[in-house]
Amino acid sequence: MQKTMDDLFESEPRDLRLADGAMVLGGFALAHEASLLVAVRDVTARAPFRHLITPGGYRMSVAMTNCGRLGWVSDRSGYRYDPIDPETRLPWPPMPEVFATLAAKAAATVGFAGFAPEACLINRYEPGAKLSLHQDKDERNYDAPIVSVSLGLPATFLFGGLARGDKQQRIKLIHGDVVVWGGPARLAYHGVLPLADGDHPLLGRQRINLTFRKAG
Ligand code: MD3
Ligand code: FE
Repeated sequence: MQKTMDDLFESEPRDLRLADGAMVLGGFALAHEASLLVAVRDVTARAPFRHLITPGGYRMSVAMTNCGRLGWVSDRSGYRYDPIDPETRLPWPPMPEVFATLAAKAAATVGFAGFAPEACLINRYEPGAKLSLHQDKDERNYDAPIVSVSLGLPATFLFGGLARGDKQQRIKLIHGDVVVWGGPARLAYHGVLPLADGDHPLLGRQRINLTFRKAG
């Protein structure tokens, strides 16, 4: 059969199973990119990006803020989920509808029905910013998945195993990709390599990552 223009220009399907419980949904967020970016602007107008200090006293290269009932924060006393933004001393901005809906839809697509995130951490990477290898262990309940949405410049994501020394896969995550991490992958070590410089048509020289969690 003759190929149509659409066939010729359609790119590879980018849905990918990284491991048991870890699914990349390539471009899943693209249909909502405009409303997601408006929502990021609304949240960050009320709870600005800031560079948190690690318990060890280092300034994180990734700038962060939150929305939803709980926000992830770090300071000299440790990591925690806090209902109050320590910068503004106000509750975090509410979770925008488009965030909650997209996260629930992505989770349901890979078999986690009824995912209702309480916390959305918004990470902003500028060229050179990175996230060292870590586990997400500050949540009380590991049954719920974590959903992450990548926007802006591409990043190289490191996905390891349950031990720090386990071999890591490198995965390129691009604008619009959504990843659902659950089940056996929930406690895997992961990180992000230093962001390469670039100029994204919508976001310029940055990458924004949304991470949706059930904290309690
Ligand atoms: C794999 N953020 O904020 S989200 C984080 O791109 C964080 O900003 C990264 O890791 C970022 O903690 C990656 C993807 C992610 C989140 C949680 C995971 C991957 C995960 C939990 C287990 C395994
Ligand atoms: Fe993490």
